[in-house]
Amino acid sequence: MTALTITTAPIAGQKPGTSGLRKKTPVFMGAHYLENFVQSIFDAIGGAAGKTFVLGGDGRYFNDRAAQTILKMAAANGAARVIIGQNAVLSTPAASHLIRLNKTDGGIIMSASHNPGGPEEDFGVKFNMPNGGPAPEAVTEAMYQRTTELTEYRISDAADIDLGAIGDTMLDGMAVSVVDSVTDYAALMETLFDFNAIRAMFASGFTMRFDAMCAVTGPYATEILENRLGAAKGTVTHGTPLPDFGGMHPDPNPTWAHELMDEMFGANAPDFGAASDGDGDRNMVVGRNTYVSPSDSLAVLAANAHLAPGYARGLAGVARSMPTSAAADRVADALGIDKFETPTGWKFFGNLLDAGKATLCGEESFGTGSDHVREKDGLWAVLLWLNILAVRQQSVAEIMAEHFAKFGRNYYSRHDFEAIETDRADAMMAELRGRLAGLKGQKIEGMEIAGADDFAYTDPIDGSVSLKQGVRILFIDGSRIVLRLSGTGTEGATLRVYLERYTPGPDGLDHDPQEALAPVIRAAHSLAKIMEHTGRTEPNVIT
Ligand code: VG1
Ligand code: CO
Repeated sequence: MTALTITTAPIAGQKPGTSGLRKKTPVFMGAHYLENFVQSIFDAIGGAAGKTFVLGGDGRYFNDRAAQTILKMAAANGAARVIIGQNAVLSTPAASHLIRLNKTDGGIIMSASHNPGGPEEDFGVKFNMPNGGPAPEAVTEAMYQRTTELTEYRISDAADIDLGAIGDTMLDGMAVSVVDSVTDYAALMETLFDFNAIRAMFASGFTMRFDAMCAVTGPYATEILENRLGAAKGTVTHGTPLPDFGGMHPDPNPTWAHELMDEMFGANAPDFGAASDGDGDRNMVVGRNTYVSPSDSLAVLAANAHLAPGYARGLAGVARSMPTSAAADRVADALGIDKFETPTGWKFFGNLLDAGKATLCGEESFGTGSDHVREKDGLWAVLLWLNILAVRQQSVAEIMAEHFAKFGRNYYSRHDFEAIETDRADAMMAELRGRLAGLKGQKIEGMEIAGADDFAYTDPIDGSVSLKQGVRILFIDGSRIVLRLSGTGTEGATLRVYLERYTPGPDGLDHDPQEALAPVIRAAHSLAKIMEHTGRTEPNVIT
């Protein structure tokens, strides 16, 4: 066995986005594509020699072969050890946990998350730091720079190893530990939540549906919900991970998790429903006849987290991404704890979590998590909800109604306009940015604009600055429009329009969000000239 040095040349476009490098699978499978990026990761972090990494992915098409390549490259770059999930599968939060638990030098996660998988769909790779969290912008930028100058990479010519067999083996001088994908993660969950209380709730007839969407959380949810917590067999549906996610779009929102939505809003609906995404870091939570928006879910979790043993001491602070609604801020104010507003993407929460300033974090894109790992964590959010339901002994609908009565309601929706021509999307954003300074004081749809800007973030811990993180148009009545372009897509541009309007109550708390937001939606279309620039009058996906 030898470590080979392969001559290569830079490949354009290997720039990580909101969460790693995502491309069409055939692109990733192209000559040197994966290898160039992985070598650039190793080079950007000061080499792999003597280091220990975690490796895993969401099981999508090419996951298995990519894992063999990455292992051989780690070995040839002198890594001491790689801890890898069985069959190269780990949910993103489980990978984050293993990185921390084993005090490793970081990890490589193979996932394109909620993007569809398969030979013609999407693949992705990202690097997580020794704290278990996604590499910050400075590090992903260094990786990208390295891809633009790379001339060679190193890879062992050793044979593939059996990733189905749990245990330790050697690969060209590097130790490889194949571990069960679920065990350590499930043990962590047992330390955070009152499993006895949740088990008693299931034993007394509480019913649930968990839609794993043929993605990575199937084995995790089956082990934790059915085997350990006693939920009825069949609680977990689509529980077998498939390389193409069964043709499903593994994004847990009302559009793509429509089977779950139909059941939860149908006759004989279970008490509680949930779904998760391709790599297990997102969650959607649904009660019987009750949809819980991710922004509201974060707020409810913040208000009730102390009911779970792992958070009984209370929260240090709550952090949300800028486009996420201010519902969690109201809870933070009521609790007298710190609140933070970060750019989109989990990498921006890492410093706040490491510094102990935030305990819970969340994004409007169905992501919630805490300081137990450094990624958002779908199953964790579901378990925290179950713990709260077990203690409060109320329905999801009752909990939501009480929450809105106490804090008021931040009506919220996100409208996505997918696969727009990149040039047109860029032109629209550029024109809007150019008009921001003049918007203050203008009236539209009966609402006066209080101010408009392009969100910039200064990290309170390391002082790093991130510019152009989304255009905000703020109204005097507290309503808000945010527009930004997606950083996770692989085709054209996706425009995300985030819409918010606050109602203090006691009246007007149970409207349909699209109706409550109608004037804000019209204002967004007219201010950004969406139709003129993109030709679109309606979004593809509404969440
Ligand atoms: C989207 C979401 C963002 C999330 C990111 C990664 O990014 O909006 O909140 O952190 O996906 O989530 P963008 O740039 O497309 O808006 V995942 O579960 O795809 O890793
Ligand atoms: Co994800």
